[in-house]
Amino acid sequence: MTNISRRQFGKVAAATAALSGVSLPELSFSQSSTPGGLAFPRGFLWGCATAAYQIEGGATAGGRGPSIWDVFSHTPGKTYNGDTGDVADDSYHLYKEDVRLLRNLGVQTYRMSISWSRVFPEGKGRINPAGVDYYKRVVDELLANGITPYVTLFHWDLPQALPGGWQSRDTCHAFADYAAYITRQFSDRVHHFMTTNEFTCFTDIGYRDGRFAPGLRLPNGQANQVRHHGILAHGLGVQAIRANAHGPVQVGLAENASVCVPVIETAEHIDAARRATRDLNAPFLTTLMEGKYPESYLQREGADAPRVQPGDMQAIGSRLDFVGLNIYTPNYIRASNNPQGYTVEKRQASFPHMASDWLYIGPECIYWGVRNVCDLWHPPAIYITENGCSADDVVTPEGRIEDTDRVMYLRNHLTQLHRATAEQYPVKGYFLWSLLDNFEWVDGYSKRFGIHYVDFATEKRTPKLSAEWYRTVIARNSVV
Ligand code: GBH
Repeated sequence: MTNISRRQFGKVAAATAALSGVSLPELSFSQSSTPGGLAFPRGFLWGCATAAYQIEGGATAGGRGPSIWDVFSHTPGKTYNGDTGDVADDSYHLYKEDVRLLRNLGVQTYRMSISWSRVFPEGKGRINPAGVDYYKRVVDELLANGITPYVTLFHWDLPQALPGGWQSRDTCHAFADYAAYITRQFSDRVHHFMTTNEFTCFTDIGYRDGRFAPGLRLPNGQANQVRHHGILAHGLGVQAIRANAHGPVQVGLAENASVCVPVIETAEHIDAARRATRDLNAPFLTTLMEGKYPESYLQREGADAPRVQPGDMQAIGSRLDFVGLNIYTPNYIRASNNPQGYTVEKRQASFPHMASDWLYIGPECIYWGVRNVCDLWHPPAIYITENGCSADDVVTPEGRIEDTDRVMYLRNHLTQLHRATAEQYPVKGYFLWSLLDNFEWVDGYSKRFGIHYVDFATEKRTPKLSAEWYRTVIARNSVV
């Protein structure tokens, strides 16, 4: 952009902000602050991500059926403070305001999810037209504002009514039917679909560890079968989307692959980190990308290995148009002479983390996450479908949220993502988690991931410093 058009951009942005009633300072670019060397490729897509159960509320509005997260969060002792997604950010009613926030940021794209039980209250069979209408209104509002929707079909909110949940193979077929229906209804206006979000969270953590919905602690063999149903649902979903699309669509998923960072960037540790990536992601991403369970995984699990039916692996190995990576935190990998060829380094007690205990800060994980996946499997495109952090945000007496810690986290991750694009890895876009503070699953409303602050008593949204920062990154297409 020339300086003149930059100035004009500032005026347009300010006018947009004034229209929407949200006040962000006018963007101004002086010559002394011209973007430096961290520009992203032309056409790089900047976005924000959210998920239905975390933002919508309206849990029983418009004929929505319950999901396993409604039941789980209403079970005493399961979430922080007994918090639920009943109201959340009330985006069910306030979605137009959320689209205005996106527009003020200048994002080109928005990753949202559909609540399966809003569309099929019992998970299959009867359709709820009010639910379909709601998502058509959201999508149309995005499109009217020049924002491209990227739609996740399943972000953990499984319809409660499906017998056996992910323990049952029938759920995979119900998911494929749901995917087919959504594709028929939406592929005239939505062209990018993600099947599932983060296999390990809705299988292992929900069915083996018992910490997420539905809160089961199944023995290993049964837990492996749940994993298999998760990836099978994804595969059948990919096939259903392609078979039912009205026109060209791009199909992928959003996966929180374990990210392996070489302790030292020398050939031996780099090789070990690549091996570890394949091994630590064996039951999920590795199997999807290779179309079969790695031999080492099957051997390790022995009699507990998943039972596979004819056709399963073909569906699971369906070609993907893109791989979406949700990237938050690193594992540090060291080359070793042990049988697997690597060790995961233990973290010292002093290792820094953000407001969530698990969110260790290692910005180079975003570079290595992309690089390992590309070097192993060469997907045609990568998106960062989530990256962001919790922070203990405080509202100052002047009403500001000065989240410099979040800006630090994001700026460092984008600098590392820039390294990946500079090395020609095919990263096409970045979705910041999250647009808004929201229902952070078992942490309830105690952990804030938004770049907009939400006062949960009034539902008022206030841009944080990080929103102002992100808007500048987007305007310049460069880390600043
Ligand atoms: C993503 O998960 C989710 O897709 C998104 O919905 C979520 O809001 C966001 O990140 C922020 O958390 O309780 O100690 O077992 C990120 C990966 C995996 C991180 C599960 C938290 C549970 C830690 N998550 N993990 S613990």
